[in-house]
Amino acid sequence: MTKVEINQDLRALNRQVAAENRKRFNACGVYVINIMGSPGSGKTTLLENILPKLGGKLRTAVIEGDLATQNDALRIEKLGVKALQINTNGGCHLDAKMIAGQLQKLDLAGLDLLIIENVGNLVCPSSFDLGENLRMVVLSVAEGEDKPAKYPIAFLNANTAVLTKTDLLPYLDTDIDVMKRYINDVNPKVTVLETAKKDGEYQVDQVVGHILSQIGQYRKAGE
Ligand SMILES: Nc1nc2c(ncn2[C@@H]2O[C@H](COP(=O)(O)OP(=O)(O)O)[C@@H](O)[C@H]2O)c(=O)[nH]1
Ligand SMILES: [Mg+2]
Repeated sequence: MTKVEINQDLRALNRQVAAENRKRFNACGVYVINIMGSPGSGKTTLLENILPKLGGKLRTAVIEGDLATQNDALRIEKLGVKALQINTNGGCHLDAKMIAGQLQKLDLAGLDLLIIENVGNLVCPSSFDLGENLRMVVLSVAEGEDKPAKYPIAFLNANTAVLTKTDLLPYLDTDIDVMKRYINDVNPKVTVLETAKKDGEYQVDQVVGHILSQIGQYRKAGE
């Protein structure tokens, strides 16, 4: 069997397990977000700031994916939110089977929202459906305007793009409008949101509002 055939088999198997995950999530009415982006783009920081704002409204759990360490799960648990850590030991993305393996540790019927932070990587995670409803790509403005053009699959397969570290714009050559145009050129349908940091406080209202409205639509569609 050639390498290409093995890859195709793996993708087909992943699609099948992702469909089973999706069925289990839908049976319990759990909305699932898969967050991806480069290492250090600000994924966990975004979670740390949106979770307290969602907490009063939604029962939420988090699955963290990293090559090594429990660091991100510990950061989330500090907020009082249940967090499970998957270590891929070298693997550059999460797959549907890894998520399925965690589900018995979660009370799905008692959850409204499951957020999965994928392994930091702008390439590999985009090809693996986990059974999510919303695929969110986090891109910091410090990464350079043209990254959406250079890593198009991540943006092509995303529903939402979140631009972080906008407080650093005065120190960078990045033109955020050019960055947005690059995203739009790859995928005109993606919703582009921004976070900001002012006086040490993160402003994540755009992201919180978007998640709540998407969950509202998901629930309406399920009625
Ligand atoms: N100035 C600034 N720093 C940020 C922002 N978001 C994240 N960071 C910092 O970027 C680093 C990586 O963030 P982290 O959330 O761990 O990234 P992850 O690897 O994508 O989960 C940390 O030192 C954060 O404090 C932001 O909006 N502005
Ligand atoms: Mg992280």
